[in-house]
Amino acid sequence: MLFFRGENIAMSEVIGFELRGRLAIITIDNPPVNALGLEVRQGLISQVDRASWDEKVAAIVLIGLGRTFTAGADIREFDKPVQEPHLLSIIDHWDTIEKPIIAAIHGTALGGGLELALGCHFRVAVQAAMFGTPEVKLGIFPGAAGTQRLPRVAGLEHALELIVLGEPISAMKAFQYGIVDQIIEGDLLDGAISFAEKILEEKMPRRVSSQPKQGIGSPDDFKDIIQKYRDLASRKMRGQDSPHQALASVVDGLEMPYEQAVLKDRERFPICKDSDQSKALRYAFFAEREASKIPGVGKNISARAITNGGVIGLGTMGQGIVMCFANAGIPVQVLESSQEALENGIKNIQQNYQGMVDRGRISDQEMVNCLDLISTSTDYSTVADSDLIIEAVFENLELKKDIFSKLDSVVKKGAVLATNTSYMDINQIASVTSRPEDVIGLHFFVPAQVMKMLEVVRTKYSSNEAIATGMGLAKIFKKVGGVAGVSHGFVANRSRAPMVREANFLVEEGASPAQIDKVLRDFGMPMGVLAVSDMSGLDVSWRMRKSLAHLHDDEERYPYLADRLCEMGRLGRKTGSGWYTYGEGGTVPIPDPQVDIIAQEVAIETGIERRQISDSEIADRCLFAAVNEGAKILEEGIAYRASDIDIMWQYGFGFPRWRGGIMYHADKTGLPNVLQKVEEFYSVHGKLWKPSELLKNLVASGSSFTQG
Ligand code: T1G
Ligand code: NAD
Repeated sequence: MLFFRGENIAMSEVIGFELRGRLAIITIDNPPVNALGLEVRQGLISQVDRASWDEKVAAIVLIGLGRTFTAGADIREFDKPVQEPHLLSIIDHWDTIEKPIIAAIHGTALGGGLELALGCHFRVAVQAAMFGTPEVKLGIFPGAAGTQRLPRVAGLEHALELIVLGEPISAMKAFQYGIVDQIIEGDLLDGAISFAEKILEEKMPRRVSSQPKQGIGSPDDFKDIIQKYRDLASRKMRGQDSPHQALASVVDGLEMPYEQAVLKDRERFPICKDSDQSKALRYAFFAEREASKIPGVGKNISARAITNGGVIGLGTMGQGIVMCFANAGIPVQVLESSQEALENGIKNIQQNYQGMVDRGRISDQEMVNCLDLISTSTDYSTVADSDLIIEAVFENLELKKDIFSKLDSVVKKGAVLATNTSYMDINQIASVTSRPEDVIGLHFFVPAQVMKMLEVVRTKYSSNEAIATGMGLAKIFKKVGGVAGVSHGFVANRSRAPMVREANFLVEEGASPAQIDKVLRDFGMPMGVLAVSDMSGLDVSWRMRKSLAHLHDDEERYPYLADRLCEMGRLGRKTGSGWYTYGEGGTVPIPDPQVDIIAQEVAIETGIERRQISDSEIADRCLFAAVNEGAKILEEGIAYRASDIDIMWQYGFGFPRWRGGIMYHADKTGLPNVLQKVEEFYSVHGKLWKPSELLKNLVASGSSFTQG
């Protein structure tokens, strides 16, 4: 590696150099997030070397311009050949620089950003800064010695917490962990300069984070901690390799010297980076950001301010939505049809918060603050001044229309009126108001205060501002927003429904619910599809089938067994049995031989031939039914991008992120293979499997859903 001498300085567009007294101030200026791309790495080497050779410089302060210190390596470079200088070479080189280097951190020091900070000899930060090594979420691990340096700086347990789980921590916590030397109040650069002067005056020795060079302990000494994080990784990121690779890298550093462990990491890293899982996770990273780019809603369209919210209906969903407002610190007015319903709903919310306090997730005071933000009433005039109102009453079109016309007559102009309906036609709901442009769908997933997805439904009337406000609300609620058009079930539920349908049919044909669910869990889904149906209640779809019976096409296969279970009072968990049995108040699905007997009866009555069904047929039918529907959704313009469907599956249904998403998975499988299966099932099972035109066209043109 060639480092620059003082007299031979390459200028850098992205790295600034300024002399202030005896300090060199080196700035990273690579918007939007100061990612450590090639140019930044080259600039860092040349400018820090320049400072190290300049006799006027006694110490170096490294700071990020704009919104952040640095968000780490440039993820877009991962698909290109690696170009020197590698971040690791820079960091290792800084160990040998005699002048103290101080990292001054605001915004985020993530991944390579934190590793860069660890390569500095001291770190100061503003209180709002965040620190972390999110690499495992990209299918990799901290590849610039973070797995070796962080344990030396923060201790093994804290390092494993960051490296294996990938969640960021606050500056305060980083200070407690020894990652940050001082929290700066007021201006960061001024604070960092004072800190640098202090260490020069006190002749404080530089702290080199690769020290001690020998391994830092025997894995046996840390057996329990290592096992704890291995178990946590297996539970929280089931099926994902990267947390285990990250853990293995840290463990290597216990037993071998720094240089050797780092060499081993250099072999391990490209294997992780080039794995299918990492590619899928990187796809998911960008897909999530792409979802916020909405046609017609450019930077010139602002979201309306939401200083107070309203919720109509305090049932299962209303309670969760009210908690979302309260958790975000936004006062919320709740409206119900009776005092009793209000009291019941508030009691559940209180219990929910109390549970969070008991688990140490929030403090007593935070619970009180949240509850104080919630007001209740049965009088519509109380929501007159709300900026955004979300209706979450029973799934009944006439009721919803009635509520929207009442809202229209009392609520101030400019408020956004939203419905949380799962299936109703929001165009019809909007059209009963005098301001259909302000009406949108805000489809939350159950439990609303937990699930990260928010599907924002754009009707044919919705204004761009109303959509921007819905997407803005997703951010305020710390959720991921994605836009859908009006269609039965919009994007998320509509694309998932065929998976449920096929699971139901497969039981009629001879598979057991446990077999089907195991196949899907083994694929990576958090729960089997039939166990989820039992949890939600089988009566929800039963009621819908009955209400839409007049539209049923006799050429389409009908789920008789699902109806039969409901007719027998087997509505799922709440009645103690459904596709499984639960025992009194139980939540664990227990296989029930009775279901097999009922399925045999239904099969005889409806002329279905029962047979042994292979796991691969179960996977193909459940997954490709959803893919085919996803393709129809795209073809009809109900979703803008295949990646939006993927994001909804990840954050709405827990689809394994390391598989990218249902549409990405189809691409990986190869669309010709998918189409072949869809056509085969079409010929056997009929109309419901009619292949999507888009799918056929993509196969014909050799393209894919997600790569264009
Ligand atoms: N590389 C490339 N682009 C990035 C990026 C990155 N690291 N981080 C963000 N962007 C883009 C993003 O796609 C978006 O682009 C824009 O910046 C704003 O991002 C060696 C190998 C920092 C918390 O995983 O978590 O270091 O859509 O919308 O909500 O061991 O971005 O506008 O075109 O998300 O304010 C590890 C990833 C890398 C951090 C800011 N680092 N970034 O959130 O803005 S691997 C990460 C984030 C690594 C080392 C290893 C977030 C953020 P566009 P945004 P935000
Ligand atoms: P729920 O039956 O638990 O609650 C509905 C609430 O609305 C009840 O508390 C009821 O008293 C109240 N209500 C009825 N009429 C009212 C009126 N005129 N004024 C005020 N309040 C009234 O239902 P839920 O599961 O919370 O579903 C609510 C909506 O959310 C439905 O449209 C549903 O499709 C949708 N949704 C449900 C889920 C889910 O999984 N439960 C998920 C996403 C969306």
